[in-house]
Amino acid sequence: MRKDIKLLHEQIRAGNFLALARGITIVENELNGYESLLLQLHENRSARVVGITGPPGAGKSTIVNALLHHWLKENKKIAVIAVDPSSPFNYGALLGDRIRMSEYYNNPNIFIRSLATRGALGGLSGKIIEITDLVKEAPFDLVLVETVGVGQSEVEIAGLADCTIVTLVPEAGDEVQTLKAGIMEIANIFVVNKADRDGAEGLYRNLRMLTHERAGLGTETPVIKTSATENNGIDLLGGEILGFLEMQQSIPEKRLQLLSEKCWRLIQEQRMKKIDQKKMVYELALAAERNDFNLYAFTRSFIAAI
Ligand SMILES: Nc1nc2c(ncn2[C@@H]2O[C@H](COP(=O)(O)OP(=O)(O)O)[C@@H](O)[C@H]2O)c(=O)[nH]1
Ligand SMILES: [Mg+2]
Repeated sequence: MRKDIKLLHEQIRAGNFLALARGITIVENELNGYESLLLQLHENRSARVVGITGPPGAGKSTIVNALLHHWLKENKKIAVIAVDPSSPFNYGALLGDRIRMSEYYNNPNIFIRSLATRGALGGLSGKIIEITDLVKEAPFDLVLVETVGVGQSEVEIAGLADCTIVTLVPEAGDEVQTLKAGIMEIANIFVVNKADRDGAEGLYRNLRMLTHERAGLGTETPVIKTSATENNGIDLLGGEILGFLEMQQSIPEKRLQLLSEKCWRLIQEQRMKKIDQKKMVYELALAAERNDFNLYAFTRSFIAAI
């Protein structure tokens, strides 16, 4: 075991933010020692992960900001991981009404880090599982992960969060009728933000109807109206999140389900890494020349040779 990585790990465990920031950089960029750092992580940590997803501009960062304010009063230690190219947590975007975010940069109970997204359209960072696990290693009560909802990413966040919040805004309007079934499944709590705007009530009612229908005799997914800029509904949302986390802790299957989800994705990534795309194209070009070329036979033998 490398001594410097061991020391870094101890510092992270002790709550040293600088060490944590360095650790994240090491993992994010797969720098020297990143694997040994990951190999030291413990699985039974108390920090719980809350995922906040939704379309760009829905107010996710504003909600996170308001929740930080709310939970600071309860003396909670919180980490925020923002995976959002337009996130106000990005230093470059600390402009205008977003400047207020900076108030937390020097707070010893709040750690904020923004990550680059995997693709131009947003989505999750390639190393989000590993980084979230690393952040959990530090003594936080909660780890909030903000992600822009673009297709697959909402589902991915659900695979690593103990509680997933889906944020919608009145502008979503009738889209709710066509809400992807996947979204209904992953949301543990719905938030109708910008409740100060026209259409919020309609959206709220529609969502309530949908969650009611979906629940059958089971528990309905809560729908909470917030106006994050005015700090309305935030206390209620904060309480609902903590309530959900507590309730969920008593379901042992949930832990295994989350672990399996993460394990599956890590295996996929590791296996894909071994594939040299250039080599594949080169060999494919040769094979495709042959009269008896068969793509499926080629794929099978290519994989077998890895
Ligand atoms: N009217 C209104 N505007 C809001 C509310 N919450 C956020 N906003 C504004 O919506 C814009 C996008 O917010 P932001 O938090 O950056 O959205 P994100 O992309 O989902 O993180 C900002 O200009 C916010 O000030 C709200 O409850 N009501
Ligand atoms: Mg944001």
